[in-house]
Amino acid sequence: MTGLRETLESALLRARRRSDALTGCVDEADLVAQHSPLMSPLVWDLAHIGNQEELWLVRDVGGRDPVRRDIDELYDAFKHSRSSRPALPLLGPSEARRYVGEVREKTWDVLDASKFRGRRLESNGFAFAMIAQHEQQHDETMLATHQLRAGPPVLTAPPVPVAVAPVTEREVVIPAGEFVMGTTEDPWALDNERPAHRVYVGAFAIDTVPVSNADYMRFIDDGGYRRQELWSERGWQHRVERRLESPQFWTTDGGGHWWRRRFGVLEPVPPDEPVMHVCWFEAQAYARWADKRLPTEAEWEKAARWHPASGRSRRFPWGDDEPDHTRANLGQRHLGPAPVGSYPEGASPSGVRQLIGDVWEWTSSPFAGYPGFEAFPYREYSEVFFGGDYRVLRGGSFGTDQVACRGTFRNWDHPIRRQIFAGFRCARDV
Ligand code: AVJ
Ligand code: FE
Repeated sequence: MTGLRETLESALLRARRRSDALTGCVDEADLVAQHSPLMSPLVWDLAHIGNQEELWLVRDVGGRDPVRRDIDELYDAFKHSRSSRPALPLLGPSEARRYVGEVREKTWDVLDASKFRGRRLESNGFAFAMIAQHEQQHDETMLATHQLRAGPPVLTAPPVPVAVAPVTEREVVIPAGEFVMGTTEDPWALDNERPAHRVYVGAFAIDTVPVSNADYMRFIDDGGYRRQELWSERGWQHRVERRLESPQFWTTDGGGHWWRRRFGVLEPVPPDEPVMHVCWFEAQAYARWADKRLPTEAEWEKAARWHPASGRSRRFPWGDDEPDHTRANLGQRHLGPAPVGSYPEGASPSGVRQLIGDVWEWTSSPFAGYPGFEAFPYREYSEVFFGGDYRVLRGGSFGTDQVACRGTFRNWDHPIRRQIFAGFRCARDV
């Protein structure tokens, strides 16, 4: 058994190795550049990671003196929009690296003091868990910045091992009934995943695998982007305004073949990969074209966690054990999602695959607090987003680390966003 201290330490170290890798593979000009108005310069994310660690962990929980109180305002995500961040007097690349290193030294110091602020690690452990998750979330954001940057490839990873097991059922039925949604016990769960509560879900069918590029090409070929009746009013307006005709990063060679650029590599769109870089409106139009709909968040979670034999909600589709390379494509081990039908060992008891990893999955649900929600540690993590124009995404992507991914984990974004590593699967009433 690894102790709590070792678990937290290795989660923090892994996150930092990833942040270093994502900011160490491009030159200084690239780090301070804005690759898209949707994203921060990479050097902002890096110093923001250190600043949150300093605010939440070193100062609040650890009770230590500030490393740099003067820069708090620059790295407050609510004070400056992403597009305005390059114009700020940010720390330069080497200053930012030195800063995050100094903060981390203090973090180790706080972790070493087995008692701080009069409390033991068991009760303060969440601060470390949350900081590791926060850094990994920004690492995934930085990975999306890499996808948006022009120029030759700088990231490498082994290709996804192709071990697809034939998918015999295209969808499975989850019977009507209550299940436990969310969690009260999971020590890693963030405030918006809490508390556990019983939810009645009517019977529904859900796709056993995510919608593939081949599926999506059939929607395109069938006039999906031209048929207004398939789109919501807002979705159609957005499609027209932004001239959407295919997923982001796709181009056509005029000969009817689709190509896509991924992390600097131009290649034919692989038909068997889950479709990615589609917004919620596109997912919704596809689902309507297929005579289906997007799953609600509760349906998605029931498909992923509910165990028919015991009625218990588990941490992952396969049970409570941690993810590994046989069960899910997580942690930027590869630079893309695995073909649909992969990871049969990660399937749920009813046979739903790839719920965890590969691509984030859009659900139909707006982001809101569960009954009994309590903001922790700050309203700014989740609560200020409740009731805004956000839809919930579930399951994590190939770029999500396992500390920030579980059956209860909730992500959210605006329904027009496409730069995130998001796809979807469909559901329908039965
Ligand atoms: C949960 C991914 C929507 O990146 O905006 C990072 C996570 N919160 N810093 C985001 C987050 C504060 C958040 N998402
Ligand atoms: Fe943040």
